Amino acid sequence: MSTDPAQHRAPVYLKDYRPPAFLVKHLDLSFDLFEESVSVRSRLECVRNRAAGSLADSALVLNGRDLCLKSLQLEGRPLPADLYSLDDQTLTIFNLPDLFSLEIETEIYPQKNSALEGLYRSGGHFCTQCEAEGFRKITYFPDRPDVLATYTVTITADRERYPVLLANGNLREEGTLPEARHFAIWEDPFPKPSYLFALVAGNLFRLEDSFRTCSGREVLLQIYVEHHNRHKAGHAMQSLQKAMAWDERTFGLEYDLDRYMIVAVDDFNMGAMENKGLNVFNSKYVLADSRTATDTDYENIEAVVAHEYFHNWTGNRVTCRDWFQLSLKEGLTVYRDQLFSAEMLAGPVKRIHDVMLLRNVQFPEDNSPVAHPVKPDSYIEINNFYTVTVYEKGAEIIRMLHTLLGTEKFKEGLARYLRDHDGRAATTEDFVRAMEEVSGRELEQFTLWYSQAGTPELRVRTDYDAGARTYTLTMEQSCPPTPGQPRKKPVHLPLVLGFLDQQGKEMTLRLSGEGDKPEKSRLLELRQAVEHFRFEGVEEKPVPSLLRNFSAPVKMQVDYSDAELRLLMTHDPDSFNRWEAWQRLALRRGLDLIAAVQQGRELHLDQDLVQGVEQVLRDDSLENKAFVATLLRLPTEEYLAEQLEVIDVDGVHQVRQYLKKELARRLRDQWLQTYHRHRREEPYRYEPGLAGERTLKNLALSYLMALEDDETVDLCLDQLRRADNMTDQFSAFRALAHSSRPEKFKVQESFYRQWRQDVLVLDKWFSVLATAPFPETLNTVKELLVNPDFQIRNPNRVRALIGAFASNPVCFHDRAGAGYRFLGDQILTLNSLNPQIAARLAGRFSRWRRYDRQRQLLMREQLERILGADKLSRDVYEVVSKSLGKSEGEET
Ligand code: B3K
Ligand code: ZN
Repeated sequence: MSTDPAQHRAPVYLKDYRPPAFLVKHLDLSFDLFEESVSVRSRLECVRNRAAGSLADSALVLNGRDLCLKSLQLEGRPLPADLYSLDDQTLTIFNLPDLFSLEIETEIYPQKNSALEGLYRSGGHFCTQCEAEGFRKITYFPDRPDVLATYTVTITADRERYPVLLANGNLREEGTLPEARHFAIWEDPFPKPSYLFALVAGNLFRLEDSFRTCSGREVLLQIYVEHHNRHKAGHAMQSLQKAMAWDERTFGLEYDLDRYMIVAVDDFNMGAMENKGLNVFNSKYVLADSRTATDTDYENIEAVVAHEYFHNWTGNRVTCRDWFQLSLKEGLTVYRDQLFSAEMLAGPVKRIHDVMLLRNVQFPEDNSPVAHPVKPDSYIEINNFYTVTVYEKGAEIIRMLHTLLGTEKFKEGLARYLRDHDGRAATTEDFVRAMEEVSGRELEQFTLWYSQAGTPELRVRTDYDAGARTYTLTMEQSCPPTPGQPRKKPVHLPLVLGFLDQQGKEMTLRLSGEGDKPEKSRLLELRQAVEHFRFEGVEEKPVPSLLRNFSAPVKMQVDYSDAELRLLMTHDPDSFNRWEAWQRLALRRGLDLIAAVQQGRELHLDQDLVQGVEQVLRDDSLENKAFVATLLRLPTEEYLAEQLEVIDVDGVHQVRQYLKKELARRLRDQWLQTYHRHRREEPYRYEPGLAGERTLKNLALSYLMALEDDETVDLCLDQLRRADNMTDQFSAFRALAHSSRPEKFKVQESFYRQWRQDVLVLDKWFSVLATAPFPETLNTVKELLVNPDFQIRNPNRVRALIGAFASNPVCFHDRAGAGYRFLGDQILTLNSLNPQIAARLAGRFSRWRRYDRQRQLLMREQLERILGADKLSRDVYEVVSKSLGKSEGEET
């Protein structure tokens, strides 16, 4: 038995990858589901992997955890004990022929499974989550993504309790059995790795529809939800149909099986899972109706449904060779869902939101002790690597390839990659090679984006020579050290730019030595640490619009004057850069104010920011109201904090509140007008244009509520009373709940009473209470922990209450450390119940070095305390030890 913690915590290295000694051609699985236990019988058809150099004496290694082995047979005969060895992680079998079948019977206990990995119970149903390494908690198997097999799955269960029996692929047979039981047999003809296996059994309502593919096949679409949610699956269904049509239209990718199923479950560690033909979803990303879901929920559902659907090609048909390649499927699929959502939502807002996520979450991660490359070279627990770096920075890499190659070549490259690796497991190198082959370009240097961690910094200097009419841009790139990577090489970086003249009109660009090919917007490719680009025939000093549409995930430093930023804000044809200029200006004012707070000076806001806001509020030519709202939103506290040498939690909060209040006070009438102008009387309907209007209206309300005057409070109460939809109800509720007005207590109470029965709405209530910026919040949160509606075993509830509290800057970072102690306690409780969720929460401490000395000590104290705890899971151990900079066995 390998209970030695050092071995349990040993890192896995990319450089140690070896192909499997045996492949599994086909797997017959059968499940007998009972309340106390489940019996799993499997029959593996195995073949020695000679092509990969497997020798005659190589053993077969099967993974298995928390399993009770009942029997083991080779070719129908019990295997003698001297031909195998068993420990708590593996079953190893020796002296095997080249071709053989193996039969294994195990018993498992899903009702005890609170880690929600493998086969578990959720709300009276059975369901599975196998990615990354959950299949080994179901049966002994080579649980690695480069072993792909076809599956036949038989499920038997009680007919009444579990009328619905689902697994991947197509349904072959179903029927009744004695003793009130029944069975279903499912067949998946597409070879897949074990992480894509899924099973669901329960009493569920089924919404059905269909999709006719571009080649004329009729695909059955089914969404399974609990009966009381039967009216809430329509939006997910429409989203699925849109995604299927979009992938055909955009990339020529057609669905392959006869049916596509989605099941919504309440207990789920992540958002959703792309199991072949049988997606299992967190109910948060399926269920919506106007009364309970906000516009943002509708958008998220559309995006997540699409993301999981897109995995059918990028992830399932072509999968990952090993888990170091995770971004091969995730970065690529996120990029595909970003393109899809940008088209569904129309306009620049989707890109801006993607960049906000990158800046608010990924950049900080990249600048922390848990920073890792998009393609990591080691991990202790792979579940810790489903990160914004692997997903979002990974998507930026794909986007840069698209920018460098152009749409046509990019699509050709994707098609080539899918064709060449269909039905197999691939690497990021395979993907980049396909792009090289179709474009004839060399992308060697580009692959540094995969292997180097850290956010590159780009320093831009400009020089205008009026006499020679030349304009020179000097670009200097660098990247700070990250754990294990003290020195970085320059990356291949696409930079899209344009010039505006002093009136804000676009100028044409002519690069020295490029002949007569003037353009208004163009791509520069940076490869060296320092590069100069000289433009000719430049009649007047331009205002450069750089890094358009955020063409590379870097921190760019340019010395714009305030006037230049105002020009870009109002005139740049690149909408992203209009928003960016506004952010830069607001950030500049914000940082000045933070300095004033720190020096004990009185706060004063210049008129220019106020005028900028006023101009946007008055500008009727801005038709996309979601974009207007995005322009008017202040930089987040995270983003402000990220700019500071030492994060000043209170200073940042105070300044952001001050900015909001000042803008509300000085532009009160304009906000009020904006509010009324976008208030509609007609019944709610989710549609991006209407959602944009609601966003702007509710933003106006939230600014006005910064004043907390009677009139605004009445407006809020009125909206709350009259709202026929959650978007409006929630906005008004949050504005009141986060105010210091006495009305808030009644409002909190009645929201709770109204929505007690609806767990997803209740989560919104938990979050609002946990993010209130008041000293009493921690006590409220502690009380809520024992509220009968709070369930520590449910990840959504944990995220809504504990996760939300840890994202509440002023309360979590309470100077005396009460917030840290509270989180430390919760992490220790969750460590034994659900290590993945515990590790996510532990990540909140990882940036402890960014704070002042006192907070550093207090956070470190919690990290040390957790590290010293008994029976620490691998998940939490990895996050905590890396955060402290003392992980065992780490190679640097
Ligand atoms: N691939 C899954 C995530 C699996 C999580 C494993 N801990 C969802 C997605 O990215 O589509
Ligand atoms: Zn994914």
